[in-house]
Amino acid sequence: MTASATNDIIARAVEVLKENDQGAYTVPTKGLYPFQWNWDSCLTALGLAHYDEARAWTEIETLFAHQWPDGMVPHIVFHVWNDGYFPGPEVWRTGRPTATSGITQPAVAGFAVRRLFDRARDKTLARERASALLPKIDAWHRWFYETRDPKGEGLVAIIHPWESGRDNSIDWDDAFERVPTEGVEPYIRRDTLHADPAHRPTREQYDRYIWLVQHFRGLGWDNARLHDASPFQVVDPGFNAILIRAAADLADLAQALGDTAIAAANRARAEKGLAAMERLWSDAQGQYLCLDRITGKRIDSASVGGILPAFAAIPTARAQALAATVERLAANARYVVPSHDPGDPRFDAKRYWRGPVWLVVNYMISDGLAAAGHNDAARRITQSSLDLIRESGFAEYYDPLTGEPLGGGRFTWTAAMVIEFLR
Ligand code: 9WN
Repeated sequence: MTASATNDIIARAVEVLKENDQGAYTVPTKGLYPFQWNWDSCLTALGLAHYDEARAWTEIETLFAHQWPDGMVPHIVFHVWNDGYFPGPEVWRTGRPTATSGITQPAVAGFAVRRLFDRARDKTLARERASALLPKIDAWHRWFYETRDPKGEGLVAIIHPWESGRDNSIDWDDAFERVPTEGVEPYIRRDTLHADPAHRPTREQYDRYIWLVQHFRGLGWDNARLHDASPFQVVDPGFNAILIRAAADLADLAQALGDTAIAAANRARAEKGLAAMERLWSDAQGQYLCLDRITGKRIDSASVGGILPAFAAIPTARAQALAATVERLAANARYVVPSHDPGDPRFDAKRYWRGPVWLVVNYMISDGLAAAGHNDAARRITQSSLDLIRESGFAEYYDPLTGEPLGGGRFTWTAAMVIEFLR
């Protein structure tokens, strides 16, 4: 790409970020998602930092200002009233001073803060802002292992598909059968007013999403009870790998800031997690698989959640196999990395997390593969991502076979990732 083409794409990406900027936080896209989302914000901060470092720190600080007393960082903060999204605060009823949801999302904050810190042009600002965030992120990590790994196995479970960030992945289909739909209060979806219903989760899946929310609400959002009381407890390799990477990064950051206790605690979490991840490896699939904690069985579903562990410091042979899996997928899909293997009959090229390509996931996988020395596979992912942007704009996700833009448009974290890919 020529320098002027690069500059033009970056300028267009910055426009998207500015358009969705609400001052102290950024919405994922106008209309479809009018609030602050957890992992969107942390990854968006990386894009913001290219033109305004102070604003980038603020993005993450705003999220952490709504951390729960027990350490959890909610997946949505409902800063303002808006009836364009379902389920809103009146469904969650978490009783927080500013309304939030009651579940969490992938823990990318530790990674994002370390990256902001390492790259900072303004080192004084970075020290000050990172030092204040450090204990808060550490408290979130502690919360994860205390409440979502009650037996101390080294791996945490999600208790709602929304926590994974990969809402309707094929990974959850079987475990989701255990979630009833009786007693779900009547509701009207809003997502299907903003995006094509064929690209979104089904009605039945929504019933189950809402049943879980009502169930947890009935337990007073008490995290000491929710894990064991949930009929849905899944150990997602991608989710765990993000947490492991974040813990390792937070350990390095703590070391640099002179906090040896936080450094040691997070180093230990990352090491234990990495060792436990081996239980999720599948030689047959050449990737990691989810584990259903209720049945104790692995879930035979080749989703991108099992490739995402490239983001953590997994053993060399595993990284090598994941790079080969990406190359294999590239032979079956025009754009990588599809959120599900196109060779699986359940693959659906346009339906959300059941096939489409997402640039945030691409960013994390390529970052990890490059760090492990798999530059060809990493470059292939970056190239696909940039081709998609050039051909289809800043979409929420893309059809891996045709490149068609899907879901919401003018999407914040997609724009942020493009700036990252081009920097
Ligand atoms: C539920 C905001 C979020 C992302 C998730 C993505 C989607 C929400 C929804 O949008 O989920 O959290 O209502 O569909 O799946 O990863 O954080 O962009």
